Amino acid sequence: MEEIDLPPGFSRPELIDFEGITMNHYFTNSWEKVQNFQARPDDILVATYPKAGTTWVSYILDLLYFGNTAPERQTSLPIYERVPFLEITIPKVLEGVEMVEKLTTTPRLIKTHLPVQLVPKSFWEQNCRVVYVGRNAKDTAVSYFHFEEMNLIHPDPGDWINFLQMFMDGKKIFGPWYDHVCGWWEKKQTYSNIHYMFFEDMVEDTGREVEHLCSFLGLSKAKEERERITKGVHFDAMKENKMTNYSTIPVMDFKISPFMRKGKVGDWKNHFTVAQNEKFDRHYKWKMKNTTLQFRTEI
Ligand code: PPS
Repeated sequence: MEEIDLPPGFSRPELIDFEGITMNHYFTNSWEKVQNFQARPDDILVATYPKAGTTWVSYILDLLYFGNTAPERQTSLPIYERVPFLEITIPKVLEGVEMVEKLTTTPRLIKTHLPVQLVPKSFWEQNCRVVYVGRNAKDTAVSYFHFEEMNLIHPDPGDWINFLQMFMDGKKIFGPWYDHVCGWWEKKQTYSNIHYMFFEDMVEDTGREVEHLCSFLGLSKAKEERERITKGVHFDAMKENKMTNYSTIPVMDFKISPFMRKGKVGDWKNHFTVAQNEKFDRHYKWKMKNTTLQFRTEI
């Protein structure tokens, strides 16, 4: 990996054990504020394991709610300011709770990667709507690997072999993928205000998924508007768009990898060896043996 100069004050952080999962201090510095966060009944929480399509769904939600009423938002406000990341604290760059509290829009759209058991309780007390996005483990791992290489607030992932083992061991930031997707799936069985989406479905038919999202949110949007949004959130459009491609954030090194990397289902086939795939599948079967949750690794 190419050596780069870190911005002043930044260094790649150490992993820590925190509340039963692996984290680093950028996601735990403001823990008291996060846990005491006061949600409002109309807040919408976008919850995902990292690399599942958070930015894609965040942008769809932003366009559904504010695409017509606030056009200047589209050209001047990066997506991470429109949909703040609740638990992040990078001093002077991103301070999630403060950013949410400064939002003047209704509803407030809020991003989290927290596993379900660590979500501030006010979201449940207020019966907030939650949009959860899941992505198959193999493509998530590949995307997360490239992301850790280029994102300076994550630890150096080492090589792919090392990364994959740590992913399988659940030693990545925000904890095990397996527990995350299953924990939220279980929550959905008792908390009806969760819309559980899949990255693979979005790639297969974005328009259909936008329509389902509208039904969940109780939004009636004309077909033409839904089509306009579907076109605007296409991978190529988001990759070109400075407000959605993260090119304006200082902690990512695009010389290593772009944030909008490939946006595909099945890129894992370009990374896993046959032996790695067999080992992963055996481990996956064991980890996922008690759930009804199913993912597609190809479409
Ligand atoms: S993060 O950092 O956890 O918030 O990342 P997240 O936004 O969840 O996931 C990033 C991956 O989603 C892909 N992406 C898309 N794919 C298809 N179409 C659209 N519009 C789109 N927007 C984002 C992005 O490219 C990352 O996946 P990979 O596989 O790395 O390309």
